[in-house]
Amino acid sequence: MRHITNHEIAGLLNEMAVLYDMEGVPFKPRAYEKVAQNVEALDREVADIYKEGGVEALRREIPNVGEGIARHLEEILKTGTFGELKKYKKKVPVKLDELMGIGGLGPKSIRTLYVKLKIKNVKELERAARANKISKLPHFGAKSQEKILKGIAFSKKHVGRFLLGAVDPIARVIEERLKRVSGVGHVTTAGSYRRRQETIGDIDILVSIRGQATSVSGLATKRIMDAFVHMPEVARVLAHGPTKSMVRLKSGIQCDVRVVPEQSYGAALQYFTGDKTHNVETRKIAIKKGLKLSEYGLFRGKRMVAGRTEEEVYRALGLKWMEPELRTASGEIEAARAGKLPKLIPYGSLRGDLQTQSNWTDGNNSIAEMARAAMAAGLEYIAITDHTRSLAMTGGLDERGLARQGKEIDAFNREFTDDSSQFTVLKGTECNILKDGKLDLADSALKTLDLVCVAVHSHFNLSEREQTERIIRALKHPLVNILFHPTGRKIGKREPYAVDISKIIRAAAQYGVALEINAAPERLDLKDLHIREAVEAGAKLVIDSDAHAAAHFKWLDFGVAQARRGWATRADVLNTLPCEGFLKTLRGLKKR
Ligand code: DGT
Ligand code: CA
Ligand code: CA
Ligand code: ZN
Repeated sequence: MRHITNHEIAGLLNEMAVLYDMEGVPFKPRAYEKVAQNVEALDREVADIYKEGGVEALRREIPNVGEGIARHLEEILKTGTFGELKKYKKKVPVKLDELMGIGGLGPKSIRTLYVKLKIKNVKELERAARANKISKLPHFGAKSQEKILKGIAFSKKHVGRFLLGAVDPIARVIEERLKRVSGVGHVTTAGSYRRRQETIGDIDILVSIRGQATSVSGLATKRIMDAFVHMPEVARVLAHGPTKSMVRLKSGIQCDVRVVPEQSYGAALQYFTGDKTHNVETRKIAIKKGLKLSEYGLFRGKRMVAGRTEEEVYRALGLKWMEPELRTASGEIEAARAGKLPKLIPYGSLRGDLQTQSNWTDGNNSIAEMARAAMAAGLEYIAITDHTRSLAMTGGLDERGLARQGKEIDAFNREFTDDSSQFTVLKGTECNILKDGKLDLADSALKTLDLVCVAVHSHFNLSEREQTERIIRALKHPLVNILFHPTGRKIGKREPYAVDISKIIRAAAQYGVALEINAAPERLDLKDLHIREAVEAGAKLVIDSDAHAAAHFKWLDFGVAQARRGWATRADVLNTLPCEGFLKTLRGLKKR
C-alpha cells in the first residue's frame, strides 16, 4: 500500500464533489466537501486510522463519514483512487483543476462546455471563446464569453505560481521528512515561502549536516539527496546531484534542496531568502565595507568574517537582523541600520475571529461546531457574520432571521458561562452594501448586534468613483464597525473591484471603521502596501479567517503573515485584544 496523505485524500473527495455537482446530484456534493474538510482538519493520518481499526475506525473517527464514504476511503488507501470517482470522470473527461481555476466557471458550466463543444482544457476554452462559439450556448451569452476570456488572461499572469496556503502543508511535510534523515542539522525552507508571500514560484529548502562544519561531502549528504528524490510527493526528478537536487512534486510545484556546510548556513539562508532586490542592497553594503557577500559567507579577501548565522551576517554589515517578511528593499534596510524596525505582530497572537459563516447561510457547520473548532484553535471569541437577504443564493438573513439566530447565540453563550472555559460568540453580520451605499438591514436590527460588518458582494462593475463613494457612504453609517473584503479580489481568479483604496483607508480612519485583512489564502484582500498605508494613516485593522467551515480557522496565520509584510504591529490589529477590550476599542473608534 503506497502512502497517501490526508491532503491528497481531501483533493479526491473535493473532485468527487465537483463531479456530482456537474451531474446535478443533490446533497452529495456538500457531503463530500464536508468530509474533505474534516479530513484536512484531522490531526492524524487517515492511513494510520485505517491501519488500526479498518473501516469501522474511519467511520468513528472522521466526522460525517458513513458506510459509503468509508468504503471509498478504504479504496483510496489501497489503490490511490476510487471507482465512483473514475466512473464520473469518464462521463466528463476534462481537466477539472485547470478549468475550475478560471474565474466565473463552475461545475455546471464546465459540463455544458464539454457536452456542447467538447471543451476539455483551458486551451480549447480559449480557442472556442475567440471563435465566438461560447456566446451562442444557452445560459452563456456574449457577456460570459467576455468574462471567460478575461479570466483566462488573468490566470495566465499567475501561471506557474501557487498560493502560499496550498504550498504550506506540502513544504511542512517535506521539511519533516528531511529532518528525520540521520545526520541532518538544520532544515529551513527559504525563498518566497519564508518571506510568506501570497504566492510561491518554487520551494527552496536548505539543509545543513550536523557536525560537518566546512564540507558537505559524505554519507549524510548522499542520504539526504536519496531520501529527497524518493519521497512519495515526488512526480519527477529533474536533477539528482551530490549537494543539490530538484524535483517536480505531484502537486505541480518544483522543489529544490541544497545541502550547505554549517559554517555557511546563515549566509546561504540570507541569500536564498532574498528577495532579489533586498540581496542587491545587502551586497552593495558589503562592497562599501570592502567585503564580499555570497551564499557561502561574508568575506574579507579569502577570510570569512561571518556566515554561520543570519544574525552575524547582518551584524557584520552594520544592520540588525530583520524578519524575512520585511525583506523587499522597501525601507527595511534603513530601518535596520537606524534600529527602527517595527515590532511585527507575532504569529498565533489573534484571540478572536470576526468573520465566520455558519450553516444559517452558506457555511458548513453549526454555530456550536464553529465555536468549538475556534476554541480548539486557541481563540477566545468569534463573531458569527452570516450574509444578508439581498444575497439570495447564500440564503442571506433578513431582520427576523437575524433575530432568531441571536436567540441561538444567546443560548449557546448561556450554556457556556457554566463551563470553566471562557469563550464568547458575538452577534455580527456581513451586511451587504447595496448599490447606493445603503445597508441591507434596518438600523433597528443592526442595533441588536455586538458588531456590524459590511461588504460589497454585488455590482462589482461600477466605476472607481461610484464604487469608492458607495463604500465610503457605508463607512459613514454610525453603526458600522468593520469593512470586510475591502478589495474583493481573488488571487489569480478575480481582479479587485475598481476602488480608490487610499480614499477608503482615510475614510476608515476618519469614521472609526476597522479594515479587514482577510486571511483566506486566495483572498488576502489587503495587499502589503495597503496595510502599510493603513498603519501609517492610523486606521485600525482586524484579521479574519472568513471561515465557512470548522477547518478554516487554521488560515488565520496567513492573515498575520500579510499584516507582518505590511509592517503592522500588535497594536494595529484589534483582534489581538481579549474580547471585552476588543469590543470597547472597536466602539470607542466610532466616538472619536
Ligand atoms: P519565487 O520562487 O518566484 O516565489 O520567488 P523566490 O524569491 O523564492 O525566488 P527564487 O526561487 O528564484 O530564488 C530564491 C532566492 O534566491 C531569491 O529570493 C533570492 C536568491 N536569488 C535567486 N536568484 C538571484 C539573483 O539573480 N540575484 C540575487 N542577488 N539573488 C538571487
Ligand atoms: Ca522560490
Ligand atoms: Ca528556486
Ligand atoms: Zn465573506
